[in-house]
Amino acid sequence: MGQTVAEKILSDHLVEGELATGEEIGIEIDQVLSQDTTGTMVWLQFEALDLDEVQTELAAQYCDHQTYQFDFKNTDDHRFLRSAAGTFGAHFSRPGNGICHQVHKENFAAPGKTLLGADSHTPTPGGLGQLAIGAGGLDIAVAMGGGAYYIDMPEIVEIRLEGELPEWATAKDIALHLLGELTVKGGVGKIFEYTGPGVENLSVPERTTITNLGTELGATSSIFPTDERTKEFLAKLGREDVYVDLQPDDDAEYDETITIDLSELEPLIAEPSMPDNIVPVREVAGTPVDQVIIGSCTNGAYEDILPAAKMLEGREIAKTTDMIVAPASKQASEMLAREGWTAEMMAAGVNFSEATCGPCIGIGHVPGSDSVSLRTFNRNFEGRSGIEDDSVFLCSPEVATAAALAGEIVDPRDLADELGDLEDPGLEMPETYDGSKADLIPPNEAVDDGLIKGPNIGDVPLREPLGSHIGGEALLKMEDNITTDHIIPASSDILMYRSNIEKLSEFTLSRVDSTFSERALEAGNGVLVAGENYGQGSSREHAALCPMYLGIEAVFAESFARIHKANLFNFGIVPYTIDSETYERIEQSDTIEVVDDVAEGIASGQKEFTIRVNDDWEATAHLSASPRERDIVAAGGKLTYTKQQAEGGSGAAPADD
Ligand code: MIC
Ligand code: SF4
Repeated sequence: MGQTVAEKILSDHLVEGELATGEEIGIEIDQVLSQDTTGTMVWLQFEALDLDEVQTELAAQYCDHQTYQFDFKNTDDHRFLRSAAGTFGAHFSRPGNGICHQVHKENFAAPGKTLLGADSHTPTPGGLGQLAIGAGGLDIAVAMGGGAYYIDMPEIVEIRLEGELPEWATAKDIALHLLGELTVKGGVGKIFEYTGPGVENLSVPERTTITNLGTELGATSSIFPTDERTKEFLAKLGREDVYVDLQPDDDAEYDETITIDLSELEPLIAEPSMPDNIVPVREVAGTPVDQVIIGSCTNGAYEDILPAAKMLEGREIAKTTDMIVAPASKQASEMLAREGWTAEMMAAGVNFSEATCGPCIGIGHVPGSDSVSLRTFNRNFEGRSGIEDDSVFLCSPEVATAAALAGEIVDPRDLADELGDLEDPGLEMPETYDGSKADLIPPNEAVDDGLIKGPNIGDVPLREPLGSHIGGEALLKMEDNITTDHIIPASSDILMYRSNIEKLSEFTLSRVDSTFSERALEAGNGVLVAGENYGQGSSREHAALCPMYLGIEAVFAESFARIHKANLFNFGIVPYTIDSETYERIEQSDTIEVVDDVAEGIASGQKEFTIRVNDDWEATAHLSASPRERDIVAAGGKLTYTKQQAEGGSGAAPADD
């Protein structure tokens, strides 16, 4: 039988299992990446695993989220990361050099290779044929040590693109259209593979905007085939040699096919406060806009900023609206500056930021109270911008710039009609990407040899092996779509404790209930209850690590987001699913006890467990876990499990099974 592009790469890297949907497979990882806010734990865990050298073809450590270094703790984290990269053999990208996904795309992404990254938007280079997957930091540490990465074989969904985008519709609108159709849960357990005649009408930067936003669908990954446009893009980066031809076989079979006629798309926008609240821009036209930001790993590339610069040339933005451009890489900033575009934008009223994630997670450019912000980002979860009752819309750079010019939301087609001389800037790529590499330190030029740990950098907490009893008070009952931003927010005041779990855990679920961590500590143990898609969003393992630290033993949810479920296993918390009736019946503060012997049940492969609520009524909780996940949770988490494997096994780098 023929294979899809994703299947071809998976087969090439398969070390365990079979490519049958739903079966657990182990794959070899060629490249890994981490960033500053997940990276400290990655390296602390790498150290705790007694590993001393990166085993993958390539590892890259970026500093992109908290680059303003508001606190010495951030600067210490960055210094620790440089020392870890140098000591263990990874590339180091200095703070301000750009967002990991963009800098990786520019420097290392390669078709046909596997990439595992400690950030949920790792699938971005799927736009040039790389199979890239986001995961928790501990999974990255193990993969860097040479261990395989395990996932349930996803369904492969074909997204067939036909036709060409009309004027003013962009790649962002393709992704927003899909979000509107499929919702933030629509991609869980799936890889989206793009095919069809419309593919060749999209450049690689447009494709990577789409693969980046696949994360908002909950997808395991998203991927495009490679072609002349991929070759051309790599050649402009001076990396044509990594090109490989990747096409699905003619008789490849997909689990599902969704067809999009690009010519029918129009400018779209996500309303607050979920990326799947999609409406045509025209539906919300006239809404006054206080702030516009162009940037992020979705739409912060050179090719995203240039159209905005062209639209602004010779014009001024509305006096009521602030406009910020935060490029996704310093290379983009440098090229735009050399070409004169930065000056052009500044003259129009734009405030130019360093290359950072920053405002995407509420670090800088926090919107004012009761104000509207239009951003070219990928997430608008409530409060993520840094203020609780925010009103953040997500759109393309063209729609954002039109709003900055008009001072209100406007369909750029209507603004063009009104102004008469505003043309669709289209997408233009440079002759070559010729930014300096001064901020990238390769392993052979490492400046440190030995870890440098500031006072805020703590130890990795461990949990005891699982006992026979799980149970306790339902300390919190939560609704559907609880994000990792709810569980451990990424705002600046909290982010600086990412390497200090004792302190960080004080903020656990504070967005839902500010008394939670205190109550959990007082109770000594407990469980959580949630609706569907619990833990969607980020890859941050802290969203499992902190609840573990506070004594949470199990989460009972209607369903889980993929990365978060893996993180719960990795930190010894049992992720049970319950049906909606049971969810409705449970109240916060109820006592939930698992009646069965948990350790025994988990070891024997038991899938259904009886729970007793308030010693009054009973229901069934399901555990969907592979034998390997059962061993991990039984050991008290993946760190202990991996060490046990290494000691009991070959003694070499930790094999993961
Ligand atoms: C995000 O976009 O939510 C983040 C911040 O990049 C996270 C990573 C983190 O929490 O450090 C992600 O997407 O994984
Ligand atoms: Fe950074 Fe935002 Fe992208 Fe996360 S989504 S990597 S915070 S730019």
